[in-house]
Amino acid sequence: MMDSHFTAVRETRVKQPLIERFRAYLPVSDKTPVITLQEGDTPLLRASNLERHLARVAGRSLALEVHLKYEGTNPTGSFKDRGMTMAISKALEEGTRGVICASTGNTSASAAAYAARAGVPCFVVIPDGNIAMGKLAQAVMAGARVIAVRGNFDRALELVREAAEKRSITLVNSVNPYRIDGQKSASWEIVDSLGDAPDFHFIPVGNAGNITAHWLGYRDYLQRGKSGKLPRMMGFQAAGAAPLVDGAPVAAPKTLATAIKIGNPASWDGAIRARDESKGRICKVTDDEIIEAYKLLAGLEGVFAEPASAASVAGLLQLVSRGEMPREGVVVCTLTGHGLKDPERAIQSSLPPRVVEATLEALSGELQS
Ligand code: AN7
Repeated sequence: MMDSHFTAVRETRVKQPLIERFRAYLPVSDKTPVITLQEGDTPLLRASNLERHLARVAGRSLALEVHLKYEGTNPTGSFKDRGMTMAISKALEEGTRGVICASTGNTSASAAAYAARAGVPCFVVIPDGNIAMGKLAQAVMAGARVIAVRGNFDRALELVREAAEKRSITLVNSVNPYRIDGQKSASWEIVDSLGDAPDFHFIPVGNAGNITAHWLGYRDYLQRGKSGKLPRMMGFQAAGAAPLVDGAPVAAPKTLATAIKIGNPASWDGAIRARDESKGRICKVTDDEIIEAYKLLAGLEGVFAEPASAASVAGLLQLVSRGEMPREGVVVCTLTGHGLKDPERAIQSSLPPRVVEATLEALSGELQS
């Protein structure tokens, strides 16, 4: 009796690895060693306070239903874990000698963690001085060999593509197709939760792997009859790093959202296809708009996401304020990474704590709300 009781409890508590949950839709077999940190299955949160704020911005009543897909709860704090469980598992299956990536931070944190778990060496190449502290901390703690180059992300990606080939090590940037396969799972989870695809999917765009993967995922599900429609894909780049909007690579990208400070996205064609096939848009948001959305998310919904993540919500605010969104519909905004990745930006964007004498009198003086 006791035994069966505890077995039952244990079974209901175990969260399945992403690869097991979506095995039928992924290129894995019995021979694939599953390297997992229990990624995916992230919250899809109805954002009622944000909905009310959007109505105020629009200056009219709105019936938009807004949901936040909060990817910051993944094991290393970003959506990258969805693709990395696949990339590292397949690399191990193929007998890899080691893995390498270029990164604005989150890919390196994820690659380092999954490589550690797989017991394979990991090399990460980052743009010197341009990645958030939390992400660097994760990569070094997981024992990755971190190399900072005097150049931007785009140059780092060129270098690792060549180095991977020369040294026969596995490239785990999103040019690795298994990364895209794993990242499709976010759109599958959204359809599974809502019962159908949303009308609009807002998503930050950097190297453009994620918008590409989401679109392919939505199409997979439609084809399998798991959904009855497709969303419009709404991608948002930082204004100083918006090659897809400008129609040409940006040689010196600039934005405080370092995660998406990318001038020549590897999945350029995938992003354009997602936009055009879905009748969607790819637009720019300024750094000010990004910071406004970043603070609104934490202040209105209690959801702390890193600045680049807030580009999706900044985009929604922008289109609503310009009267470019319909009055009703289901909207999903992806929040790609956790706010704790970049604590410095959070502190810089807020008022410092008040320092007072350690007395009840001094404290009471501060408790007027
Ligand atoms: C929080 O880690 O490119 O358009 O090297 O970390 O799929 O590139 C990160 C990208 C959005 C953009 N939000 O996604 C890297 C890296 C966050 C990110 C993106 C990234 P893609």
